[in-house]
Amino acid sequence: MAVLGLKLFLSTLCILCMINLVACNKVGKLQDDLNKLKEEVSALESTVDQNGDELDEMEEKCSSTQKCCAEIAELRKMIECTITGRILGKSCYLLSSRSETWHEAVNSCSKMGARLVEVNSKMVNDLLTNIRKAANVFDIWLGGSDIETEGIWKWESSKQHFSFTNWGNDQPDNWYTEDCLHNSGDSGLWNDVRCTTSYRYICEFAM
Ligand SMILES: [Ca+2]
Ligand SMILES: [Ca+2]
Repeated sequence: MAVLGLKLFLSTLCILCMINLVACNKVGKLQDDLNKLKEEVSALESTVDQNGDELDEMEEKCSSTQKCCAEIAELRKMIECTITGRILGKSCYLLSSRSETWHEAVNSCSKMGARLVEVNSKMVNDLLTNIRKAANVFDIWLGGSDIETEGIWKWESSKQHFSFTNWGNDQPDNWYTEDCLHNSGDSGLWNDVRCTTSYRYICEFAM
């Protein structure tokens, strides 16, 4: 009886050992799988970091190229002004080829590295009038407005108040809300008109 009990005990012990061995093997395999996964995650993280660095580098190059392209475009316009525009003092004046609203004209000149023209003397106003008339254009935008405060006229780029004016009779009259300045007619008289009107314009480049 005692022998039978001992055999039973040993058999049970053996089965438990085998179960334990199988479990140990499974744990070992899981540990291996986990280590492999960790290695793969680490490799992926490294790839993401590398790609991130490459993206940063590409973004930097792109930004630098765009800046360079913008500078070349500005330079090209400046050269165009010196060839086809008119130079007076330290400014070069270039008549636009198309008509735009006053705000569009301000932006277009700015994109060229210039400003919508500012007029501080009769000499400049006469020059602009001549440029306009030579191109058979009746109206051109100038870079002044009283958008900010009604009746207070300032140049858009320099923010300076007018030191010279050439207003036509009874102008500016703010007729139905006119806030933007243009030069027109044989004498290059000034008038205020609605800013949404489309006129050609003159960009002023600093030389
Ligand atoms: Ca006004
Ligand atoms: Ca008016």
